Amino acid sequence: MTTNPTPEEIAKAVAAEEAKRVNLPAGEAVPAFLKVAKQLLPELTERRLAPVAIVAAQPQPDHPLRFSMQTLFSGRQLEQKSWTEGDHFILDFGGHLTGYLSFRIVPTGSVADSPVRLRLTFGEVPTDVAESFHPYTGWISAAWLPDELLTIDDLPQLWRVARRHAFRYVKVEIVAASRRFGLRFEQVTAHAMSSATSEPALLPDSYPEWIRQVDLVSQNTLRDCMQTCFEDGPRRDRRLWVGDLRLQALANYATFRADSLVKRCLYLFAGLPRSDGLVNGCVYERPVPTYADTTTLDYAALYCVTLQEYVEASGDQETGRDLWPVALRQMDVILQNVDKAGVFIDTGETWCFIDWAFGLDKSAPTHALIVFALRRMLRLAESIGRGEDVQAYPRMIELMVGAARQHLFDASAGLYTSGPARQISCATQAWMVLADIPESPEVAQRAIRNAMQRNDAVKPITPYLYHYIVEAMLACGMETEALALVKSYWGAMLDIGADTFWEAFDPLDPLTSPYGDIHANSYCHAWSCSPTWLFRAKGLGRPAPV
Ligand code: RAM
Repeated sequence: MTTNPTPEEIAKAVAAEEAKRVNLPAGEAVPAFLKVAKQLLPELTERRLAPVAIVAAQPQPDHPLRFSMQTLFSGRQLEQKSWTEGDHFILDFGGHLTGYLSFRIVPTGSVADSPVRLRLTFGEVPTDVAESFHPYTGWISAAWLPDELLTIDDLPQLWRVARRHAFRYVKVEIVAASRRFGLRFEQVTAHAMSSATSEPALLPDSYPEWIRQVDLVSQNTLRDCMQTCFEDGPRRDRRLWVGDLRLQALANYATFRADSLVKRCLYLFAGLPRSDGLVNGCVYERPVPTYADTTTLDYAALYCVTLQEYVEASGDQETGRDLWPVALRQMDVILQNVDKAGVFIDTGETWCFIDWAFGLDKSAPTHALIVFALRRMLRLAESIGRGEDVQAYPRMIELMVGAARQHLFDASAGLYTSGPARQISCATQAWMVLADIPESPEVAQRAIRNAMQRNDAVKPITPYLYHYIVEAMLACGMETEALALVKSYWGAMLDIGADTFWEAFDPLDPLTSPYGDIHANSYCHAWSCSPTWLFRAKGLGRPAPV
């Protein structure tokens, strides 16, 4: 019989494997920025969790996620049960985590005269384990779907699932095993991994309970995305994206303070630019740091914003100076898309993301986002003493602000428009306001209110863009509406039972997916973690002193 590794040995093996995976090529060829990123590789800490319950999914047609979970028996009772071919059960770990699963599988009644074949399905939400993933209708690969077929020999065995998953639930199906013996599952353990070095803390109880819970779930979301970089979603992409990073970094300054992880991410982007110097929209860490083939103009502009905010939050001016040429290069390349009249032209050559909303015209929001980034570049230049490099920026800002007011504003409707069809969207108003383009707070407030109310305005479908609407509301004095929006949006996810906030959520159509199938969605997604920053750093919802 093989000697089974102890949980300690498993944990050590997990850590060793993680460390090996970030494996930069050695020598002169390694760009200096990647060397800095490598030195900042964080250690992951582990929490070990036992299942709290064995649950069953109950169909609930009027529930936004179609199912709810009912407890069958406690996690501790699992070791008293024996299972045979055809059986299945669902483990509930009581909350979302990113990590590994291990268990000891023991034959009962007789020796094991065959291997055991199991199907494990890892679920972030009940739908993942309550219904089949097939037929799959998504346009991104079905290889992302979180299920595994395992064949285990030589029972009893302590087994660790090699692939990292993001989950709260695990459905265990005994697909095949000889009927001469039964199966018992012992020491079932989830090894939750994160580079956050502390656990989320609750806001004081003087805050309304819903705010405390939204804040906590935001932090759980951030914690589970904090691995060796700020991942966008531990279930699926597992990549570092600039747009997600900005919001994670902000949330981090208000909570875990893993500032060196932000720095590592800034250096990873800096070390993996496109040939013209534009940072990639996302990069891969493994098997070696590599850029993806995705560049987005708005994310490149947000790189500059993220650097400015990092320097401001951490006081690390040295990094600001080191990465300053990278930031300058972003603006140089981006401004090539601004015409003589000061209007940003979306040629379609490089992707503008802004949001996944179907049919969204990106030109006006990107125009405004560039102005927002130019203003932040001025702030960064001032803080690191590089004012001479940005002498042309005030004139460019003036030109682009004037162009937006003249060409993109529909004065009779009180709204900014985007593209030749003069599309009205929430995205455009939010970014115009954040870029301080409206002449007055009244114009700004009216634009946001109008777009939120009008049926023909393109609405966001991701927490990412909802964040920018809230941030814009706060920028123009709409605190009450900002808080109401956080409550009706993130609060609605909480009411549905979210342990972590989702990649996509449309309150009017909760089962919507940017990818054509909700099983491809990620339910712990970086860009949805920002409410903790809104509450803690921006003072949103802070109770009045008594
Ligand atoms: C999705 C990811 C990621 C986001 C990009 C633009 O693929 O969810 O978080 O930044 O879109």
